Amino acid sequence: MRSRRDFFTGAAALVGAGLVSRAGAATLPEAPIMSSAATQPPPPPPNGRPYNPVVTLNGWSLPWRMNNGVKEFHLIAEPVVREIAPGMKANLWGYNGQSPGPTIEVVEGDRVRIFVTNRLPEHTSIHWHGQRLPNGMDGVTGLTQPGIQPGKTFVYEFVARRPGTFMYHPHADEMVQMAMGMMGFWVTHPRNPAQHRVDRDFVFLLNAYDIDPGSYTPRVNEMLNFNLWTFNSRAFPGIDTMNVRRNDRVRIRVGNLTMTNHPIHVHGHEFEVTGTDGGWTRPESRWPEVTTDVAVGQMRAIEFIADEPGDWAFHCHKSHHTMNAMGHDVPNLIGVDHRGVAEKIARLVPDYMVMGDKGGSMGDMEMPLPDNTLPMMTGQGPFGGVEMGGMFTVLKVRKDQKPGDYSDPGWYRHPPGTLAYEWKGEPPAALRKQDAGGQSMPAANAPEVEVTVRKPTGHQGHH
Ligand SMILES: [Cu+2]
Repeated sequence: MRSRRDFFTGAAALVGAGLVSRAGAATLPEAPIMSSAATQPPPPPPNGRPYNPVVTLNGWSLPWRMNNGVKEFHLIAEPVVREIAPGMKANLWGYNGQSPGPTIEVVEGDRVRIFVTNRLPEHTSIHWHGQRLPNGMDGVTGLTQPGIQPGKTFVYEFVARRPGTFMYHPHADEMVQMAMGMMGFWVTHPRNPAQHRVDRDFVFLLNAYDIDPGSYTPRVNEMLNFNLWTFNSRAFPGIDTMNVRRNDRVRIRVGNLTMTNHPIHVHGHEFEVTGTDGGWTRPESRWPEVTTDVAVGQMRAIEFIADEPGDWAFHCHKSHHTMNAMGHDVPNLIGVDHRGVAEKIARLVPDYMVMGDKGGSMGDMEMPLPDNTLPMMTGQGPFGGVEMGGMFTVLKVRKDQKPGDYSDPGWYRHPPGTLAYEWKGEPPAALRKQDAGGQSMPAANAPEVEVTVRKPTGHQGHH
């Protein structure tokens, strides 16, 4: 993290209480910026009411200054460059150097004053999604305020009345500004830090972009055909893992500002939805799940005891949301026998590729990609290609992950006898018909039921 002043003189500075309290009362609070895309472990609150900070996946929380008992934040709406994953950067719009913007953390009952400076080429506003506040602070351009013109600063002030999980985003030229990445997380902690206490509290926003392979800027005014599905504007394998200690009580809060719903799925554990847009769910209203749908405009908090050690997949369950760009225009040739055909076409069309086991695995395929394009499905695990992209990461549960330690413990080492293995007995009896399937046209005397199933991913080169 760097302060804006330090940033312009090129000297890096660590954030501290001094950074945000140095400015005088009559001045704007400093607007710290973040230049790293890595998850920033949370510092304890330097002043104000105590709380247990959240961890923003591949993000950070915005420092404040106290001014006569008011928590003052400074957000700067501006163009940013976000690394979506190593090998790909995007020209987005965000806040304080990042998209999504920094998480704002306050405590129930805090009076909050937020200065919003617009460095975009068009007017903007900020809506504080889910909050109880005076109508004139709700940030809807034209309805509750004029737009914040380029170069201008507006001030929002209200009391964070209701504890829970919230978001912020523009209510001005939304199709463009949200498609460009303008959004952020907001957590209002309960007044009593012992209430709803957990050991790890992760937060992130779901976001979607439409960035043509080989380009850097999202196509805006897109309604359906997004091709990059991300957690906090990061795509797997660029999304940090969630590293926890065995038997930790873990909370994951997810906000959805995309244009579709996302069924969020956790492996190896059951969880309960403990928080919604409306606040904390009553204990008697909770039930166990392994997938929860997060609809458009919603926030969900899920909680579980991480009592199963291992590397557990955590992802959106819409398959194409765990793939990166180019996933929509590939012809579906599954079931077609491409032997020889792909080779011949490739002589004419060098980029030609086919999905399915005759054409090669999407994850392992070596195909030329335009600059600044992520492979559709990628990421290396300890056993080979994970063949995932987009909204996917790993929940790492370890018995020796120290409290407050968010560093990556590496891959899980499976105790003897706990790893799936290859059966080495006699091969199975012949299929009902030796050459069943594999033809684009039914062969003469074809079996009534095709017994060979072809899947979009093959199995070459890994286990
Ligand atoms: Cu999804």
